[in-house]
Amino acid sequence: MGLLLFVPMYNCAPQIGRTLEQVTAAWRPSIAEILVLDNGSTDGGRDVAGAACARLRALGYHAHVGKNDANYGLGGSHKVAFAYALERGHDGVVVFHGDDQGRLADLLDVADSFSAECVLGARFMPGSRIQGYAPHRILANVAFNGIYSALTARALWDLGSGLNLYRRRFLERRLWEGCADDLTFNYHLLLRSAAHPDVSLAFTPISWREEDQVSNAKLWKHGVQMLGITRALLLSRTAWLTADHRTHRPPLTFTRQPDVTP
Ligand SMILES: Nc1nc2c(ncn2[C@@H]2O[C@H](COP(=O)(O)OP(=O)(O)OP(=O)(O)O)[C@@H](O)[C@H]2O)c(=O)[nH]1
Ligand SMILES: [Mg+2]
Repeated sequence: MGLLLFVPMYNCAPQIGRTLEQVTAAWRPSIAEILVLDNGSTDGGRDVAGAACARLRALGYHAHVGKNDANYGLGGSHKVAFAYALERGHDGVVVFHGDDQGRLADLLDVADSFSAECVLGARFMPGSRIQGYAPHRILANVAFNGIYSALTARALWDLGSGLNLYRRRFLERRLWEGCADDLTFNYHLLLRSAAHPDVSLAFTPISWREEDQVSNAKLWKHGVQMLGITRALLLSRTAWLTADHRTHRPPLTFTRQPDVTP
């Protein structure tokens, strides 16, 4: 038994190798499997990931690359990984974005000190380190953290970083199934979780950088979506939280890519 390390990737060929290089032999006892899940990249990133997985297998990991059978979005990719982890009997899923913005150690080295069902990396709490983010983006993130915290009456230190642990008992609640399949997936999941009286959430400070990454989260589009969610929560909270926001009907499937040798 152990965790599934799930690395979503989409057109991040320059970063995916660096992301996977962060995985050292030290975490072998706690990581049962590594799934690098490509969402239809067209930049050759899958080959880079394949070579990195060969190195990880040499370290003793069960590591492989998968490719979604359609473009399911970042949220849809989470659903593929969550369903797969449940089916494989894993203890939970660590999500670690493939574009090398975070430090895996920030979460994995402290995860055992939390008993919460979800241990969420927080980019904007005391102890966090943000590099290369424009001030207006930091401000927008902090503002929405405050708004959503007020709306849920829970301290939400990050609405969706790319470094999170979801334990099995949380995945079994299946709150993730009706969430949006796009980049707003994390907001949906966090809001559903925060509204659920039994779900325990813990936030831990992480570092997050923007160097050569191309952020897909277009600020204005994202801001408008977040305002839309705020409005929906204010006007019809229960209806929004229980609605089916999916684009893709299950089953969402992926194909395991052939292993390459180092
Ligand atoms: N945009 C997008 N990213 C995907 C998809 N599938 C997987 N990903 C990966 O998910 C991550 C998305 O990250 P970003 O584009 O940085 O968006 P974000 O993390 O919400 O925004 P930041 O605040 O810049 O970190 C990247 O690692 C992508 O490689 C997809 O369908 N669309
Ligand atoms: Mg990102």
